[in-house]
Amino acid sequence: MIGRSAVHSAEVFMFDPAAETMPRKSLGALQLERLKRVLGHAYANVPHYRRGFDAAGVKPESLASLADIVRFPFTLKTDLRDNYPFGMFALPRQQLARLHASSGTTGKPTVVGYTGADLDRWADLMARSLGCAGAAPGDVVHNAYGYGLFTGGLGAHYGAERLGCTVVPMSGGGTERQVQLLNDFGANVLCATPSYALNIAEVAEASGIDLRRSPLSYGVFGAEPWSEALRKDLQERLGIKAVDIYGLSEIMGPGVACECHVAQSGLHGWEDHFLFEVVDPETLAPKQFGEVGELVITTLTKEALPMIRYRTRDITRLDDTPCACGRTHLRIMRVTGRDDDMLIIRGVNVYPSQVEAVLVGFPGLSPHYQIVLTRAGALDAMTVEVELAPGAADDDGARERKAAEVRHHIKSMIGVTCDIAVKRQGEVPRSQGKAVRVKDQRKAPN
Ligand code: DLL
Repeated sequence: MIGRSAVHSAEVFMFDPAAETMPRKSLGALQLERLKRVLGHAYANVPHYRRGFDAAGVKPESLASLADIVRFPFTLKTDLRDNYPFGMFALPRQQLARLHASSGTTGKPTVVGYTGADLDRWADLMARSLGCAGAAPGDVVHNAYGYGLFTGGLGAHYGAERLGCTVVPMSGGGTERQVQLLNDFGANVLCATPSYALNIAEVAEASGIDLRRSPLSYGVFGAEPWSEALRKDLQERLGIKAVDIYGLSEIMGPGVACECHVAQSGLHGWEDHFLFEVVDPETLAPKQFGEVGELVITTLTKEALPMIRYRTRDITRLDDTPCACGRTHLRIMRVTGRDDDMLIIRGVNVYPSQVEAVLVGFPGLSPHYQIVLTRAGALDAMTVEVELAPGAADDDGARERKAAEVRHHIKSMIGVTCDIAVKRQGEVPRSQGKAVRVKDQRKAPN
């Protein structure tokens, strides 16, 4: 039989108690030792860091405790662009085993590099993350993250292999075929962006394949913001536990943090390899545990591309209270969005994921949506394109009533006034990877 079968009890294998349940005091001591080393490595080998530390009047030796990290300068995405392509690397290019890059919306891509040892640690951390998410050795892992320069595909791939799983390297797209193979190979774990998982669920339903009756048990979804409402929807439609996974190429790729399938309540950030801070995105003042702000990450073990106080732009809060799973590593609460994704509509701050939370599960609607921004005079206006659920009435009157209902809910839940365009089934574009949630039509075409 294809399924989780005997290996499902392999909890001992996938859980590394020495690392994952280390007392917080020991974790802090390990972080301090590693932080001193990485600051020295960055200062000695990356001119950008040397200049930055000198300008701030700090040396690696200035760090006596973890709290001293606040004396060191931040690193920004623009620093990677300004040093394109290899200027931020701490080792000669010849010593690198792999490069990845993100396209970025404007200008040059952001290039990141790994030594063989970096790749090895990434596979370990991704295996740890998958285990935390519920995967077990012997499982079939269907990997629908895109392969290529994007870190999702190869990151999940090597992690699943490291855990002892059988990997199906699907990449994104060809959704009918994905559904067929998910079912035929008896996949236990689906790795995908949440928006692509939704596309898979929809195509499965349309082709009469009930994945709820298949061995599929866990979804490891990340690479974009998503809501609790979408988690619930995906869990019901696919018959799985859906967990959130976080990462970014500048820091490593997927596997920087992952939820446990036990609590499904915040993502364990792997503190033996990363130092996490939250700061006020405007004043850059440090925030306390529990306070919302911008996530800042320092790598503690990366050789090729050490990152010191990297400003992720991701908005979240940290939680160091004990978790039901027994892991001691702090939790990064669900990332609501990037501060550069925040829309300001008639003075109200809105993240696309807040709109999603209202729309998913809304009676008579499919969970697909897109936000269109236009300019009305001096003000930005937002139209939310929503889609009718299969079988919903779609005469003009019914659509108008639905639009009014949705408009009212968005106003009362988020406080923003917007227009609603009710589309027919299939008219809102489907995601193949990271979903494009916002169509910006504010700038006149040249
Ligand atoms: O998206 C790495 C990844 C691949 C993570 C597969 C998880 C799964 P980048 O393309 O560099 O790397 O994009 C990183 O995506 O700064 C966040 O803004 C966003 N992001 C990633 N994971 C989540 C998540 C990969 N779970 C950027 N929730 C990050 C919200 C996320 N946003």
